[in-house]
Amino acid sequence: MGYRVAVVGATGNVGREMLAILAEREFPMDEVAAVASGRSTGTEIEIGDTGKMLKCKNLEHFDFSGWDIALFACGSEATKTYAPKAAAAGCVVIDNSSLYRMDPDVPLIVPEVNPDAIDGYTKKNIIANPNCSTAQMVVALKPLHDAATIKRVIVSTYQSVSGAGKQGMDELFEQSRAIFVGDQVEPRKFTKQIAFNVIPHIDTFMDDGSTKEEWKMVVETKKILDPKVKVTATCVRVPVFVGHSEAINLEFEKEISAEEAQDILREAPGIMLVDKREDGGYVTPVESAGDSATYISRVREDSTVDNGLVLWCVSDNLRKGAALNAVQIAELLGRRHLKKG
Ligand code: 11C
Repeated sequence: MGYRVAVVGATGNVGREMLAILAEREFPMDEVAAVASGRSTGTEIEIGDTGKMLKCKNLEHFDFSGWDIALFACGSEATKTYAPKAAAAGCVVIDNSSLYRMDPDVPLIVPEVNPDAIDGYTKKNIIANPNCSTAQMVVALKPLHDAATIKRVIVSTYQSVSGAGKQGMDELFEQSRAIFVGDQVEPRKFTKQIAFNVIPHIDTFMDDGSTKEEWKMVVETKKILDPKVKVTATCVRVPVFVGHSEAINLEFEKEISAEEAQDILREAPGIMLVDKREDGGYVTPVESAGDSATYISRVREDSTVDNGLVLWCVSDNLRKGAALNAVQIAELLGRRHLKKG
């Protein structure tokens, strides 16, 4: 016997990827529903590239009773209205928006890092999925933290336009084409030209001058990994379609060499170490797209601090950063609590 699973926001970048990953990982399902806003009702979407089509159901009228799990990828506004309804109907919500992440009654889960925290989901019947740039970073940090205790993290991100949804991807494509043919470039989704440029601004500005994306990396890392770890982040949008990259400087309590860190990362769950100190011996976002791993390259010692390391971390933001992590949470929930399939 399998689960009845609803994917809410099924027509978006992340929703489509959720359907694809459920199929790819053979998640035990008796039934799957594609749910979206009213304007997509009746739209047919394919489950990954299986050839199987689903007709979108209207979120406004969808009855969640009898459904075991709902993977939400529809943004904070719709989540605010519909996630509590689904949860009250007995369906466990795994939410990709930022709405519940810092709610003390909602576990924020990366299965490779804090699987035990999932047991707290019964308070609200909701589990939160972290921000994409946080998810890949904590996968990389966890085994190193266990080995030598991280004191401080300085991270600079290079985030792809797919993090800003289909509109972000369309804008990069259209601006690149416009520049080639000599047309005028008008920013719409982004605040400045994104083609052939980088923008040091993701999400809204906070009072202290940081952005919400940077704040999320700080508070989410503390909640998932360890509240004692200090984090400072600079988040930058780059003209890449899929795959977020991060340059991460780490300061540890205990001594750890680059070689020890490489050995630890080579064995760590969810990680693929590609670290040859030669031309091309590292991973770039284009190579990470469509893949499940969090790739680590360029591990080296940072001699400007005691016990310092630097590394390069790349992952597909739509997969480990969103849809894959959500499906892994569903698998963990199934194994530990729901026990069907
Ligand atoms: C971006 N990380 O790249 C964002 C997208 O809080 O889930 C995901 C925002 C979030 O723009």
